[in-house]
Amino acid sequence: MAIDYSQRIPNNVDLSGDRRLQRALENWQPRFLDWWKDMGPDGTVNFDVYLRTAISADANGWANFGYVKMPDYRWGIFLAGQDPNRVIAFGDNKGKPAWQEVPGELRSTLRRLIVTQGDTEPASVEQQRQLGKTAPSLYDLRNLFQVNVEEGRHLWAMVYLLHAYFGRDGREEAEAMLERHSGDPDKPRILGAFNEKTPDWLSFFMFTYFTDRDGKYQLASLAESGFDPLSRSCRFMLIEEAHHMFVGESGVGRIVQRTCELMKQHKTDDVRALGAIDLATIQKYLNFHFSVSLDLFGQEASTNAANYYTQGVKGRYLETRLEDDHLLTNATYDIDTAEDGRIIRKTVPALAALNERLRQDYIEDCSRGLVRWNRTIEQAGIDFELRLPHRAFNRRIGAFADLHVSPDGKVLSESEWKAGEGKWLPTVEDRTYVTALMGPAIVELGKYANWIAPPSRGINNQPGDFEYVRFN
Ligand code: BYC
Ligand code: FE
Ligand code: FE
Repeated sequence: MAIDYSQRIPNNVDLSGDRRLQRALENWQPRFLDWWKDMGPDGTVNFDVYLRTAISADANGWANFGYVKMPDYRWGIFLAGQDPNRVIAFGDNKGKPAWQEVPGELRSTLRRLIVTQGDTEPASVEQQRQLGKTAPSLYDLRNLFQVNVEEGRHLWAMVYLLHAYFGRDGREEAEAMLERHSGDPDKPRILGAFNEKTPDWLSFFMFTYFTDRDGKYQLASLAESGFDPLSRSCRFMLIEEAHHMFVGESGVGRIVQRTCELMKQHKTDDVRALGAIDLATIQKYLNFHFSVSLDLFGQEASTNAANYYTQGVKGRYLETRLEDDHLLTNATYDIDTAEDGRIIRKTVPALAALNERLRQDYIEDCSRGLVRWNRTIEQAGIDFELRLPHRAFNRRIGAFADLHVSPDGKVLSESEWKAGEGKWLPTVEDRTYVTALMGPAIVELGKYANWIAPPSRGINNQPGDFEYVRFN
């Protein structure tokens, strides 16, 4: 499906056929651009960046690369193609035609989910605002900006739904998206992880590996929604999301690789003396970002999640490929939860356990990258294994929020936790070290910071010394 780029707002939703909506969004557009200039990548308005832009909403529409100044990026409204025969796949409305309008009784539920989803997108851009100044290479700088513009577009995707389907409330919510800010004490972003800082590139790569992957799982669940415009928006967003996780996985992988090279070459674990990041510190950052991202799945036992499902608003991961009744009224699911200060396994109604089930799918997906990182360590002949901490470790949301739990799943007393915390999570010293390691951005063609290996290939088959960003 072709995207109309002749419009002020590129789109494949025939926006010019709805003047009112078009005007409303054209009104929001300059406010978005103001936000981008104030809160987006700092000091970059004149950079020419070698970016990928979608020219159509199918898989082939992606291979379109060229230099763009980020404020001129053609943010727009792209939905995956419509299946006119699509039916709702689960819940009480299973088998009925997918909704093309918002059912009145689901209005506030849908609005809330769309607002929560939309809020994370500009939040991540705000979190990453200063990273350009310490980029380890032009290649990495370009990838950061690609992620940033696409997160900006994800905001557009949700703002379109709010404007098109939620009337005045929707327009107000769209404004509020630009008024809440990551880490703002008065008007913070909605979900915890999006108020944390992303002050260095190890954090950035961990964030894109773990937190963008929450995006993948949440978007996939919303892609099952009976509300068809939401489903189609999320399907298109998922194509963009794959790149973000690639940036994370390859970024962490390249840091691990460089660390291992130095360990081997100098026969030492103390790579800090050599200006790199030791494996123990990488593990601590991993522990932090994984646990903070687990919180994004909500409570282990959630009536909200049960209602979303029964109402046909939010499904399971790959719902249509699962083989069961898609009602789950009589089904059960085993979850880990906390009772009387202990971690126990418990059988609960499957409907209540949907957040936990999605978290389980997510954890399994997360572990795949670790296999690859660990292969690098093993091939270097180093006796060390990166591990995902226990799901109860360092949680703020859900059944484990009141417990202290070690990475290997042991419930701890307050003093045991205090004694171990600095071994498991980045300390102030660790953060100071990593931040200081990120020197000024490396801008020579084909050069990389000492603490990260070069990528195995360039973007769009470009050579390693390609000029991915021109500063002007
Ligand atoms: N922080 O019944 P529960 C992405 C609240 S990332 C603060 O479990 P529910 C991206 C909850 O609101 C994907 N509060 O809630 C990545 C509820 O409040 P009320 C983002 C939290 O609704 C990188 C109460 O606790 N998308 O795209 O089933 C870069 C009870 O909890 C948190 C979505 O999240 C938290 N972490 O589950 C860029 C999808 N967790 O009702 C982008 C939309 C829970 O008591 N959101 N609470 O006032 C949802 O599906 C759900 O809102 C959640 C929470 C899964 C987040
Ligand atoms: Fe996103
Ligand atoms: Fe993303």
